[in-house]
Amino acid sequence: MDLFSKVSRTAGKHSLLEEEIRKLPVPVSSVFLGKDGKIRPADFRQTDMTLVCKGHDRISQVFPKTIAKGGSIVLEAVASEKAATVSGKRVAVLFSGGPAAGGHNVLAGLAAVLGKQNTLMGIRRGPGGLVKGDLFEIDAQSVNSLINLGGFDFLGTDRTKIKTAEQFEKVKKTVLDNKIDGLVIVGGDDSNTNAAFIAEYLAKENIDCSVIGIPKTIDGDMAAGRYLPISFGFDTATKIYSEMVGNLTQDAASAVKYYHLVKLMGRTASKITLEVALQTKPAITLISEEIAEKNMSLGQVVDYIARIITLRRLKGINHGVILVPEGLVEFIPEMARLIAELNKVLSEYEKDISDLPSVENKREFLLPHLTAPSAQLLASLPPDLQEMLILDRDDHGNVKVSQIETEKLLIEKIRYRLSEMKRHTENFFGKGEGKIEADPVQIEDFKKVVLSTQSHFMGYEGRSSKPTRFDAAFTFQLGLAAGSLVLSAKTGYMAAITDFHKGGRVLALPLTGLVTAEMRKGKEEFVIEKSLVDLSSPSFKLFVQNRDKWANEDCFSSPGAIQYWGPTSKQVPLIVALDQDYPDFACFDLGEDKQIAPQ
Ligand code: FBP
Repeated sequence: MDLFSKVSRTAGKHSLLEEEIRKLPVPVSSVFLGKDGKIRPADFRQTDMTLVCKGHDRISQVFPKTIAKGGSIVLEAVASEKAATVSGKRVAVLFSGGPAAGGHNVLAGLAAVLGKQNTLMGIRRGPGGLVKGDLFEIDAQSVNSLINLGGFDFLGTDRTKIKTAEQFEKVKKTVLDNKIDGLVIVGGDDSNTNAAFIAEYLAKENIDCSVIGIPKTIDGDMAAGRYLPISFGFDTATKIYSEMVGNLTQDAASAVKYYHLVKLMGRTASKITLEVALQTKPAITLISEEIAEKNMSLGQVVDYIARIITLRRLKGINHGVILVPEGLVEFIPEMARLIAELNKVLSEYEKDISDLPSVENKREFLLPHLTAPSAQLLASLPPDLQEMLILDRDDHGNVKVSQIETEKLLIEKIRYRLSEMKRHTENFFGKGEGKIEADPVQIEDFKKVVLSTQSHFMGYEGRSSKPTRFDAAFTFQLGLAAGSLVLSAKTGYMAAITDFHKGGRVLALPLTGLVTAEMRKGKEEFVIEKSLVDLSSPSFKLFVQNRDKWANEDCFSSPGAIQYWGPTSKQVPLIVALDQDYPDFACFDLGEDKQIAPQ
């Protein structure tokens, strides 16, 4: 075959790498293996671990049926021959929210554990498809052709929040019409909240249908400490971003003329940013949770960055990389107050505001309803940011932070701050608190240097990549676990894996143990609590111990591309290894001897 034909044949997910990756065997935990070495559903037994949420009494009133069934006890998978005898079950699966690498391996895990004696159904385009009843039967062959490949395109996804009585009625209709015995919801905190409510609703309606959640999100905030150190997709996304940021640190030090300001995805938690910082050691990294804790204003954040840029400039370093988490604006307390006030007014006057024709009209209506500092802050923001804060909310009431150009807002403000420093050197240089010590020659040099910046947003490119070996194995086990839970008629649980360094322990977490009360669109709602960067965690402490050094001199490291073969290919994320107290750079290794290709 000539090269022309060979290149043409790589269309449709058949690149040379995709062909090789598809062949990689997926490891299987021993709890899912029968004596014959074939995949078997596991059984789940009670452990002595419990997961009790804050405000348990109130949550019990919201989820009485689910809590009565399983309580707060965490279950653990054990090998069993019993569950393998279950047949004739119909299990439907959907993807919800943003894509994350490994989704197709969840499907492959489900298909493998359900076997030919049960049926796997796919729900098209997320919870919206569940409400509409848009289902199809998945054949094992099509799932196997997607194994180890990225994206959510096989099923599609959306962000529909199932909240109205009418939507719940429709879910019930879909379940009954399609004779569904189990519903597997692959999603983040909002989607697993959906799962918790659907489980409760179906139980109340006396419908025998298991509802099981699977923890997905690149953001890493669908996590539960030692029970579930991380969600799937985080490892792949952070490895992609770390490669790109590592390259930018190298570019900065080579071309010696740019500050690359990189906004990294993670709509709330800064876990992605922290992991990438630990992997690449850039000059400046902002962690939203710390900024909130220190109650820093936008001006103080800008001062912090401008100060490091200046100190580096005094040493002759006029380049570097700055990492900014996507969710930053919502963590700057004055911005958070503004957003909370806006949410309240927007929900109180929803009808009046939606009738107003332009953003300007809406802003004029809103301003008198805000406190003076919030009104002032809103008016001081660039018009496109004002518009996003006023108009754009997703179905769950969240501000669409990925569309806020924080990186550009910061660059504009840093530039202004540095120009002020040049104009009023006496206020910024000299002796005294907060001032920078520099001699007159250095100050003159500082005045001559111009800040050149490049802004980047790394987000979407990390969500749909081919999964790392870690995520490929993680998601396959999650699929096996979810399928096993359905076959053993459990409902209201989330499949989870912990202890990656010991080959993984497969758990089922009661969804109600993760729920908490939160303010959304100005109203109290019950939702699964996001897991944010813990400022007392070893990973954050390590970052704090080192950041001054990374600011003072170029110390960057460049971890390079994702490895699919070789000793580093199965490495777990650094923040997981550090925070779970693993003794070393751990790997999620299930043992070569247990590796078998999915059936
Ligand atoms: P999920 O929590 O649904 O996995 O989504 C995460 C995320 O990638 C965020 O990091 C980002 O803010 C958001 O999705 C962007 O969503 P959209 O696809 O609506 O632009």
